[in-house]
Amino acid sequence: MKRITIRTVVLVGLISIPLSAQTEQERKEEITVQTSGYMSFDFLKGQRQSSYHQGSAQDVRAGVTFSGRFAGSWDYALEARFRSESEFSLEQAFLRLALSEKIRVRAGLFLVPFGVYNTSNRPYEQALARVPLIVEEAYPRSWRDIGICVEGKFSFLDFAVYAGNGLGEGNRLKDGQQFRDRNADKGVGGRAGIRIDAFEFGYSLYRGKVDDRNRRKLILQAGDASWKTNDFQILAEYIQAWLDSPSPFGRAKCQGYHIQAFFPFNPVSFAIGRQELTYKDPFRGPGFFAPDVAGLGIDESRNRWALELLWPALPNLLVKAEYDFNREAGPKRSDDLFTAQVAFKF
Ligand SMILES: [Ca+2]
Repeated sequence: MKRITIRTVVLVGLISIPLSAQTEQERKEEITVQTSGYMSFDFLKGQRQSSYHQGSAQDVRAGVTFSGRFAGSWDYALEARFRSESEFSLEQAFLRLALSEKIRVRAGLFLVPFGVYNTSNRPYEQALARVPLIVEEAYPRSWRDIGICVEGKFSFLDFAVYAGNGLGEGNRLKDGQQFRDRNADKGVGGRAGIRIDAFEFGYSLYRGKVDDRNRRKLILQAGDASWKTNDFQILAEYIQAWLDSPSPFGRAKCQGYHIQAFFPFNPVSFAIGRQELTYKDPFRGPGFFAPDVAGLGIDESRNRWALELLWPALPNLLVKAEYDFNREAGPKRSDDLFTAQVAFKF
């Protein structure tokens, strides 16, 4: 990590300031810049009926973050990210004010504090190389919003509540990311977590209306639990999404869980994960055109066992090899997937 200190130029003109006061003034006006970043890429090879049956090196991801303090109790962060080989976007850009040691307010663009995955989704922050099924479907990948977020940290309680533009409507729930509000309704949500020794339990909620006419309500809920010791880490999360559809179509429901256990062996660590997802939406899916052209609908039930080896080749370089046993309702498909991922951070 590189640390650069920039002092803003303070024009004092001809006014004479005592030396001690000037030093104090300079200290307050000091802007600090810390840079950090990461990159990763995957090699995917799937079974016969997988979309990766030929083998493909892809998913080049890279991000860079500038963060630091810019005045008194204010700090900032700016994170830019290459999402794929051709798409570049802002991940976060916010100003934050510390109201006290325990409460901070952020304004700008930020990762939505929902569940345990969304705010820590960079490749070096996650044990498994692939995104869990329910996380992939229930909300957009790296779900961001523009608005205000209040975060608090007390002895055993963490919380974050926020209000922003909210999610929009697409073929699937994961297509709901928007950066300009399409309606008057504002999305609100947050997560509260309690920590007791090595255990943590959290509950997350989001609600907002997705359509231009403020009629279709989306409610997302998640419960998470983790147990971390020096010998293992277990993490589990259940997520549920309900989205209104116009009459006579029934409400869309998407629910599922992911649970994973991580064992930090030397030199190669091991992770195992189990994931289940059911997704039913009689109104949207392929062919849906907002607001009122119905699609073919969605009716899916999928599950996965994931086995993975992780090798920290260098202190800041992680190599992962994951094998996913993918199963779904209906005729059997051969679409197990092998993923090798190299993740680097600086
Ligand atoms: Ca809205």
